[in-house]
Amino acid sequence: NLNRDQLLEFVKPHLKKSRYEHTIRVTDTALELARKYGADLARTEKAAILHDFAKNKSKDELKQWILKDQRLPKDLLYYHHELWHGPVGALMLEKEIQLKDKEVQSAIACHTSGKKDMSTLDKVVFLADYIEPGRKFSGVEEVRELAEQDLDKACLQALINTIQFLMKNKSSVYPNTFHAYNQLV
Ligand code: DGI
Ligand code: FE
Ligand code: FE
Ligand code: FE
Repeated sequence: NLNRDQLLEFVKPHLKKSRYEHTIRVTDTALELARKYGADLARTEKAAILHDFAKNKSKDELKQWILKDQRLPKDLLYYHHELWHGPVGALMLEKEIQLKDKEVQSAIACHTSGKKDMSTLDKVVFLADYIEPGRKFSGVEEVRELAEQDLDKACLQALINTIQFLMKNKSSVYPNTFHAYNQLV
């Protein structure tokens, strides 16, 4: 069981410098949200540090994992490859660092898309990834303000912004993103 510094040391060589710095900001933001909304702090820290573990893996390596591991939904292949690093990373970490904690794996897996029935931990990591201080998305300030009051309202607004952004660009939207939205709206 690795501590914070050991986890950071582990992910560092897998990430580009800017991505590593994003990871540290997500971790600090997630811990603040976890204290406020009552998520397990150790799990929050672990999930946040590891959330983008697979972000810089090749599209082909991620695709092979989706094809080979029965637990991964095949429909991922029909949607944008940006969605793959969460679900695949959560499983890659089983081999890499013997990660077995299902709650941590869930938060890593759904951090990009969201899903139905998100736990408080899932929401904390999802939201921290969206509002960390380095993010400049239009509308992020409104979500940061909501995050001070209400975890669900903040997640809902982040989902609305993302869905609107994807639609404006005529991008596909992964069904789990709508499932998360429908449940919170
Ligand atoms: O990995 P990060 O850059 O920290 O952030 P992320 O894991 O949230 O990935 C973000 C990108 O994924 C974001 O710019 C939008 C894109 N994306 C593509 N298709 C979808 C999607 N996001 C959601 N929520 N749903 C989609 O269907
Ligand atoms: Fe990500
Ligand atoms: Fe995100
Ligand atoms: Fe991220």
